[in-house]
Amino acid sequence: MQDRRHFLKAAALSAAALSLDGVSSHAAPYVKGSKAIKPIVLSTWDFGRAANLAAWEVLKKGGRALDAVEAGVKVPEADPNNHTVGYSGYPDRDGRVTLDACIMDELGNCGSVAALEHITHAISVARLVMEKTPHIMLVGDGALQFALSQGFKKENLLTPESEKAWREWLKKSEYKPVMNIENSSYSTEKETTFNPLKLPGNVYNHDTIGMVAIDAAGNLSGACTTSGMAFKLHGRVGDSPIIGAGLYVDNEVGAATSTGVGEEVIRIVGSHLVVELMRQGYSPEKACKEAVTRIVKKNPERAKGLQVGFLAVNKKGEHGAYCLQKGFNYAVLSNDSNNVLIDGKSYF
Ligand code: SD4
Repeated sequence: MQDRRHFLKAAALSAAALSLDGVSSHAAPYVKGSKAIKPIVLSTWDFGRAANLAAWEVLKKGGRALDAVEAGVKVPEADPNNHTVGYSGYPDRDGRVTLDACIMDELGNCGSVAALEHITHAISVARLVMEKTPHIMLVGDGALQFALSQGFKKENLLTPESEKAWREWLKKSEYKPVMNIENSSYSTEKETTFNPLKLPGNVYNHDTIGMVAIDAAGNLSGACTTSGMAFKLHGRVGDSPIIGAGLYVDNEVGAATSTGVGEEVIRIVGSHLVVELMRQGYSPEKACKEAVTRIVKKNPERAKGLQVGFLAVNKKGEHGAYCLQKGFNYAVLSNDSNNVLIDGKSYF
């Protein structure tokens, strides 16, 4: 009996080792139509493709989805040509770059920072809030002091380019978010050539990055990070660092994230709503559509003039998106989908 148990345990271990090995050597763990798609990583907007590649480095080795999403969103956070996330993000109306970010793992652990200044990798601070404190969310100076205590160095995030855009904005000082480029609303839409990995196609300077992933073990995690709406009031916090609004993960069901005008997402607790709808059997796209429809129902006139997009993946690796206005897209990378960019269907 003892021997048989020992044999079964050894057989299980070697099977696990084989499948992990398969992942690291790029063998497709996904068999169409029968098993879940895993690993897989999805992120908002076209700049998500570069982020997905960094996440894939973790996933393809059998790494944890949590590590993958953190590594992935750090790419746009650090990019000086990206004015909507992290370093060189557009500032608030007082010229201060304030970052919002959150992260959530398969166990329901989560961490968040809001209105964080002077630290590029807000997502890593959020992760440390999750791992090193009894809390979930730190804001403003408290978040900064915590980051410094963890070894982060204080930086100036306002680059000359972002400062120039802000000074230009100051001439009129009108807070008018522009659809699909809410985080960089002063400048012209096609301004950016953020494409460090020379990916094919045009890459524009878009807004928040929300990323969700399933690792080879079938576990889900998500991350969301942003400099928020350009030229917002100082102290304004959007949906992105709010668990349930900008991001939600439930390892039994799926994960969702959002982009666009955060006030609308908070009003309906959007990402949590999308996950709960998937729990009831909605497909990812249908769940996103229902969330968008709720925003419209609350105030159809207001909804006409703004953008919100949701992106969701379920436990099987099926994914979908939906947005208010045309223009939202997301990038998908798995053994089956080569970092393709998919347009979200829109309500209007
Ligand atoms: C916010 N949801 O701060 C973010 C901004 C965004 O597309 O995603 N813009 O409200």
